[in-house]
Amino acid sequence: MTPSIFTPDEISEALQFYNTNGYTAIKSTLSDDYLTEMRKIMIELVDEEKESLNLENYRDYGFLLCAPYYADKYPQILDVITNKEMLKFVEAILEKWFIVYLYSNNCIPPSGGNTKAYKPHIDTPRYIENYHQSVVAMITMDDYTEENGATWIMPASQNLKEKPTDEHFYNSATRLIVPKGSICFFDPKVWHAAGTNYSNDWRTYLLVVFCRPWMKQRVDIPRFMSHIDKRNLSKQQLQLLGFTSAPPANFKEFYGNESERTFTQPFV
Ligand SMILES: O=C(O)CCC(=O)C(=O)O
Repeated sequence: MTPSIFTPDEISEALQFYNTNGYTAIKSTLSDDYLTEMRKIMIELVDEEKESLNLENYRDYGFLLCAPYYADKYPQILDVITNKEMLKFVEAILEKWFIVYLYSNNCIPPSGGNTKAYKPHIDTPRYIENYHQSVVAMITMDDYTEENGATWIMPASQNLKEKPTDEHFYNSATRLIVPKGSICFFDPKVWHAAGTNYSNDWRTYLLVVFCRPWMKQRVDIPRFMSHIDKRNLSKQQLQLLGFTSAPPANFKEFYGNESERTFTQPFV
């Protein structure tokens, strides 16, 4: 079933759908050229990361641990995080000052390929009633089809605390059959799974997860970016990447003047 894809002007309808079903999709304003370029970069980095880790039993093929780590080589990687329409939707859920919890991707290799995300799962098993602590944004860099592994998602399963059986999951789940350039948002507590990619090309997306600024990021993005010259980054990019909400590690970082402090954004 093709989910409704809302336009960026239909944010309130998209939000209503999200609040009921735990997911929604909007058409992004990112250009086709940008997405095509990012797709090429991500596929290249997936292999580069695998080779540099050189781990036995590597289960994360297709996934980058921290995409901003590569912003020295490919600064355009950071352009997406300030996409206005995406941030508008996220702000409606997480309120002001949210940050990036994880910026990664999930690329499924061709010809029957899979990733560790192919089993039904949720991303964050933390339940606080009537409170959203994070939002997942999946930005598709390909048209998603049943053949290339479109994500399975079980509508309105965000409050289900028991793992559904595979039979229950696959009988009630829908496929995210969406075009390239869609931003699929989902509640990290909704049950979902990657499909298997039977096509002869990669199936790719950018994964940007946002969280409240008081939360620990999935990986410490500012430290991951310590080798990168940050002078060309905007204030907004630095804030989103967590540079203004890092726990102080010495007295100056807490009591010092504004430029020395590491937690400078307002508490919310
Ligand atoms: O790749 C997909 O379709 C789903 C990815 C996923 O399950 C995840 O990122 O948690």
